[in-house]
Amino acid sequence: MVSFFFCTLSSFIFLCIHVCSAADTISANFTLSGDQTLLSSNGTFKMGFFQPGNSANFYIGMWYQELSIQTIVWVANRDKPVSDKNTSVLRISDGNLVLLDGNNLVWSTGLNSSSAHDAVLQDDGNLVLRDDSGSPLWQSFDHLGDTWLPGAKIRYDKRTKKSQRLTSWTSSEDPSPGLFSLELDESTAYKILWNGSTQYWSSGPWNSQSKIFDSVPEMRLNYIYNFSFFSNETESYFTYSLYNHANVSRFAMDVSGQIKQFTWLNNNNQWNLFWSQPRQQCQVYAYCGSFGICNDKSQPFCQCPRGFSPVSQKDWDLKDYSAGCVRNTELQCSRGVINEFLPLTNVKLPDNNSEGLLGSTSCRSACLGNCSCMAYAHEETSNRCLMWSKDVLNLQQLEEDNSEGSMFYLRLSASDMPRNSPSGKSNKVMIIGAVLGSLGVTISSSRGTFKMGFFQPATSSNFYVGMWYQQLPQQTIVWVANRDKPVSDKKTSLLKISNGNLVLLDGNNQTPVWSTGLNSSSAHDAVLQDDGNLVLRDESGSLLWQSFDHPGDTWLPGVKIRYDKRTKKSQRLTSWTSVEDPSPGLFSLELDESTAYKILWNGSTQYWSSGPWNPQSKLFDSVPEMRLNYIFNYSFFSNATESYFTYSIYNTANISRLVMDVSGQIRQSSWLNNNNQWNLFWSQPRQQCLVYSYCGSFGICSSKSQPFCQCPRGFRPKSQKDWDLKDYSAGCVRKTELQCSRGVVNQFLPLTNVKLPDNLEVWGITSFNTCGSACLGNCSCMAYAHDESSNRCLMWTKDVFNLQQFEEDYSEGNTLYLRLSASDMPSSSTSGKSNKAVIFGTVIGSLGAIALVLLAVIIMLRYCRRKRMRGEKSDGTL
Ligand SMILES: *[C@@H]1O[C@H](CO)[C@@H](O)[C@H](O)[C@H]1NC(C)=O
Ligand SMILES: *[C@@H]1O[C@H](CO)[C@@H](O)[C@H](O)[C@H]1NC(C)=O
Ligand SMILES: *[C@@H]1O[C@H](CO)[C@@H](O)[C@H](O)[C@H]1NC(C)=O
Ligand SMILES: *[C@@H]1O[C@H](CO)[C@@H](O)[C@H](O)[C@H]1NC(C)=O
Ligand SMILES: *[C@@H]1O[C@H](CO)[C@@H](O)[C@H](O)[C@H]1NC(C)=O
Ligand SMILES: *[C@@H]1O[C@H](CO)[C@@H](O)[C@H](O)[C@H]1NC(C)=O
Ligand SMILES: *[C@@H]1O[C@H](CO)[C@@H](O)[C@H](O)[C@H]1NC(C)=O
Ligand SMILES: *[C@@H]1O[C@H](CO)[C@@H](O)[C@H](O)[C@H]1NC(C)=O
Ligand SMILES: *[C@@H]1O[C@H](CO)[C@@H](O)[C@H](O)[C@H]1NC(C)=O
Ligand SMILES: CC(=O)N[C@H]1CO[C@H](CO)[C@@H](O)[C@@H]1O
Repeated sequence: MVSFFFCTLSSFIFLCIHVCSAADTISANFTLSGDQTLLSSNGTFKMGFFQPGNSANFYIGMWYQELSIQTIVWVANRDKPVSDKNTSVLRISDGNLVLLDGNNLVWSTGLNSSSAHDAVLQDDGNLVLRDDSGSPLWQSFDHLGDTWLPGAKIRYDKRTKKSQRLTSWTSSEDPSPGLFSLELDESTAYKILWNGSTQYWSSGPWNSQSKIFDSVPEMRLNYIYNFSFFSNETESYFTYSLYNHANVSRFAMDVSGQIKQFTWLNNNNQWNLFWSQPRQQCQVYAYCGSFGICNDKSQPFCQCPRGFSPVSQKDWDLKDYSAGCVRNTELQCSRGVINEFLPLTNVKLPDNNSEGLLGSTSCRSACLGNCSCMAYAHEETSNRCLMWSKDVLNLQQLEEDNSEGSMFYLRLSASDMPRNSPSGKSNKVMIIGAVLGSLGVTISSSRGTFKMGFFQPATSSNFYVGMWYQQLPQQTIVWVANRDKPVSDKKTSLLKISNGNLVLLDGNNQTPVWSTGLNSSSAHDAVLQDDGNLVLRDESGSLLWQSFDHPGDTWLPGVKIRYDKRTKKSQRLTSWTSVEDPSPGLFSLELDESTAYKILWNGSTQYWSSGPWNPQSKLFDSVPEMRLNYIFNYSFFSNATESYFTYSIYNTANISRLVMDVSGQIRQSSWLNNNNQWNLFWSQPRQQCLVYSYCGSFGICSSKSQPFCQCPRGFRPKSQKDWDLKDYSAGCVRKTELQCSRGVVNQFLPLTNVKLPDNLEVWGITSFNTCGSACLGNCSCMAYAHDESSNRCLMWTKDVFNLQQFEEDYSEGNTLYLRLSASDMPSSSTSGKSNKAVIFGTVIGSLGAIALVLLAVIIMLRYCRRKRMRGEKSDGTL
């Protein structure tokens, strides 16, 4: 007991030294360099050097001290990074706050004849430069970056007609001012601009009666912010505060070109996106840059059309698409050089820059005859000819069922145009003896539609035998032979006919890894057909085995998904485990007795169903959107022994597939040849968080956050590697194992506004408090919730699946109380304000002990405060 107190006491002393030593002021006596940081007096904000993402550059930035995700709210040297934080220093010099790299001035507050004495980091996130009387000379709130914190003002100066601006970062790794900015205009509206001038969103003017902006009616729902607008003869500004100071919240002009409002969910350990505008990514002006095609349904949102590539692949990988796409072959416009037009179908036309009345053939010749014409479109109703001669901005791919789209003709050098159907070698390519392997050989189907060979998924080092579309620029695997048994070296592995089967042999000792597995079979060859079916045949050419009977995650046209009425078993599509691992994952699609398709988790738990097939209307009851389908011809077959569903494509030139995706959604996409991308046509379930156990046990799913899954406070991903690959199925594990013996303190962490998890047990009808004690008294109780209307006590004793975070303006949420080891609970300084954390501290034996600990805390905190008020610093003094 004595040693327990000693430890508690000394850990508080340690805490105190830690907190007391942190300075909040840069002065003649304290500069910032290397790993030193500045901490605001109550510990909300921290300043120091940071590196964004994987960047090698250092910046002076400000972030929330307490949040587990470093969230930068302000950067001093936005466009002038330093390369070494140890040789750089932020200090007061010549009356300004300056950042020096060696002797080079990198950044300065830039005041003339200033006599600044110190700079203090305030608890609201404002860095204030003061003279020796303490009067402010300069403040970071007047020099906003991408983030608008509560208390900061965005001003419009009526004399100069200029507004302050929030400006996005260039990319997640580069805080220099990007292309998107938000400012206030004369009419009291906020507007978002591209490149400082082109407006693509406006809040509409401020309505002083209703206290909302005209085009932002959802502000009415806002119950945590107190917005206010100020205007006099010389200026107007808009500011906001939080009704509840315990909440952490910010607005940011995001690199996506959207203004986003976030609040931090303390216990759920994540930023919750509360609101964003413009709603759709493709509404952001020039988001995909010149010649880029934006598609709200594809990932990434931007693609380059055929014959074009990203200007900078590096920026593109960092999701900075602003530089757009360039031609693979420069256009030549001299005599004898052939230019052609590539038609892009169903697109929203880019901003045009010239037009005239011309027939469609003359429109084409007019563009061809004008060397600066890059593209044209012909508007049939008005017979207008639209031409583009410079950048082609805001080209947008519409979904197939959207009828607003137009045809757009892009000028291309003839050498970049798609070739007519691949020269048809009509000889069938067969696997007879050893064909695949050895030299990394691949085989192609007769008309060149599909290809088979060894491949490596994403960055995996494993090899698999797979099948993909030969002609698509992005390798899209439709079938894998050895799904769960990769080989490590394609050079020594062989796919061959052996002992009457098709087998894959690995390595020097030729171990069989995979086989078609037929008994007493006399297979003679295997042929890859143009429909993507790999067929094993005997000498007479009769079918012995086909890959269409063993689908993986992809349902190609022509494949039948069968239900065998005698065995009551269905064939299944099964998702990959992750993008790097084709082994069967947790999600599968199958047909059931009632003629409905259903999606299952872990082979048994159903979370989506198509509803039964309706033979009259030829659609599934719960999939009315099938009516819109004009490219697939679905058909259903049923007799006494089996039923199946299959489909074909009306226009065989189209490439299309259905996939049981790693996301747990069934997705139907078709390839847009000229636009060079897969277009998602349809998916179910619509919302990611409706996928059963998508975030695994204890994972929290939020449809609006990226990534969709987070672990609650006190938990971490079971496998960070899988998590990074977007395989969340293993869920989260406790940082500290729960102990349930005498004298060990367990507490409950409230998670607010969540959808309660499945697999609950009803413990009884009790009051809220009894429910909590009941859970605490049961060592296997992991969490509880109390239903006020029915007074029911709900408990979870095993896995906690399907925990879902709702958005703040959604009122159906509940509070779940998650059992945690006391050591993983938020420290009382961060959560002990007014939030109603329910803490059952009764397990500690004696009340006296609690009182003593409290006393120690009070003494230490007083000591801390006095020490801070006297301005003592135990280190960091230079
Ligand atoms: C800073 O240093 C000066 C001279 O070195 C000293 O007079 C002053 O008291 C110091 N201020 C603080 C707050 O320590
Ligand atoms: C800066 O100093 C720290 C500790 O002194 C050291 O760990 C780090 O490697 C140094 N960084 C550079 C870039 O030299
Ligand atoms: C400081 O003085 C320079 C030259 O005298 C002038 O260009 C600059 O605008 C001044 N800066 C401020 C912040 O007043
Ligand atoms: C710190 O100060 C800020 C601004 O005064 C306040 O909003 C916040 O609640 C305080 N935080 C803590 C942990 O006391
Ligand atoms: C932004 O505008 C400036 C001129 O104000 C121009 O030089 C620059 O090229 C524009 N940037 C883009 C990406 O168009
Ligand atoms: C809202 O903000 C205004 C202006 O800052 C202030 O006068 C008012 O008291 C605030 N209202 C509440 C409820 O905090
Ligand atoms: C307008 O208000 C600002 C404070 O926000 C003040 O500095 C300025 O003097 C005011 N102008 C007039 C004309 O009252
Ligand atoms: C049902 O149809 C399948 C072909 O899809 C056929 O092989 C089977 O013999 C049929 N069963 C009966 C009872 O007709
Ligand atoms: C704001 O704080 C209150 C009290 O701590 C809490 O109940 C509420 O959930 C918080 N809201 C957000 C969005 O964090
Ligand atoms: C700048 C310009 O000419 N814009 C025109 C583009 O085309 C639309 C109609 O498609 C016209 O309304 C714009 O004036």
